[in-house]
Amino acid sequence: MTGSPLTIDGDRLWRTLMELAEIGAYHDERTGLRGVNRLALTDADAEGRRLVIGWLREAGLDLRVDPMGNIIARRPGTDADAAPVVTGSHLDSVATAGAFDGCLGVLGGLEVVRTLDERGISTRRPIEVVVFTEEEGVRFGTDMLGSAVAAGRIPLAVAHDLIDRDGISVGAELTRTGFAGDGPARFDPPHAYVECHIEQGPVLARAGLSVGVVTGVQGISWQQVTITGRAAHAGTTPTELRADAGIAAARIVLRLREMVDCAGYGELRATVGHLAVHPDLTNIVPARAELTVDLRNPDDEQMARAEADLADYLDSLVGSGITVSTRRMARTAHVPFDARVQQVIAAAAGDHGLDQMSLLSGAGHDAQEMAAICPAAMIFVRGEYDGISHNPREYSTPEACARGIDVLATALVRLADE
Ligand code: HGY
Ligand code: MN
Ligand code: MN
Repeated sequence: MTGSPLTIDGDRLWRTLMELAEIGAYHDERTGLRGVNRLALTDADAEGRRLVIGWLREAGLDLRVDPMGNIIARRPGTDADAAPVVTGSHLDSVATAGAFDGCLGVLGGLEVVRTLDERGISTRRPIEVVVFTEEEGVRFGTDMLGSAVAAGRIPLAVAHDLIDRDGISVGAELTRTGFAGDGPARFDPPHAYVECHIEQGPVLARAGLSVGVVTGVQGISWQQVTITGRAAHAGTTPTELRADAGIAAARIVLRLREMVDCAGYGELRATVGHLAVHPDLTNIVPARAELTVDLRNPDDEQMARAEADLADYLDSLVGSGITVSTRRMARTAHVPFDARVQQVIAAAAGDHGLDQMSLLSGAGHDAQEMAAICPAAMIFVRGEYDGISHNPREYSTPEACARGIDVLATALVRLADE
């Protein structure tokens, strides 16, 4: 592999991570820690975007915002016509986030550009740093939204019409926050895409490693389930006269855990992250229940079977005044990453003297969308505290973050000189 290994300024990277984490910061009662809440296209997300745009512009990058609010910042190459090498991630967060999820990939890309400029290093291909919109999917209901539009899986108009729980649309929020860009919604196929992200799980830490080469992303299935029953008096209504939507919801939650524990669906993971009953009052039998089901599985066939068996179970709950409806929110199959880009990453890590391992991603990432239009792969950075994430306790050390971006810098330059 050509090009000597590049090391970035880990202190400067860390300062940008901590400064960005101040935006949308809140005191988390449960952990006593400072968490981050920058849901997509909220004022906090917009403020975080503006901070990073300022840094990208200071770094001399040519910057544009596309119709999905994706921010594309380009460092020119010596061959302006060459397809770029792209890196990046997301700045939007879940409501109980830490400082690293997505941010490490974006600010790591910025740090790579700053380092190349300091060293006077030019590359043949342009290098682009991208901020994708609504990667988390927790506000508008489907994850990797911005990158899915950029790669063509989701049409722009469909994305713009998605609404949050208050009925506010993506399109309206893009306009309100000033990120309704123009130009093409679809990316021209890059030469390659490499994203650095925290692992968000325990694997690297348990192996005693700082970085990992990501082989792909497991399948993701999100659906909303709505159960309707009948409101009734909690005191006067005998059991046989009840159509209790809350009981049906509880049965679904327990059934999902039984499906996971029975091990009949491979390495299935199931989560009911949202669960609400209506009218949500002490002395009224719930007339309606809403819940979301998040299924993950590395094996597409096992995932399909789990979905089918869950659908059969939902059907079995219908009757005696209970009805059940479902709405598909998100669905992506297992996505394998490009073997050659993985080798470039592994060689870069090796040239930095870093032991490494290959691992599948349990979380969804923008890289899985970019993999549809170009060779793509990821670098994982170990997380502490069992790699907990989507929790303010999320933490990766300054050293591990710096090592991950050292590998990113080295891999990007080598790919950009191909
Ligand atoms: O849901 C996920 O896996 C990612 O955090 N969007
Ligand atoms: Mn993420
Ligand atoms: Mn996340």
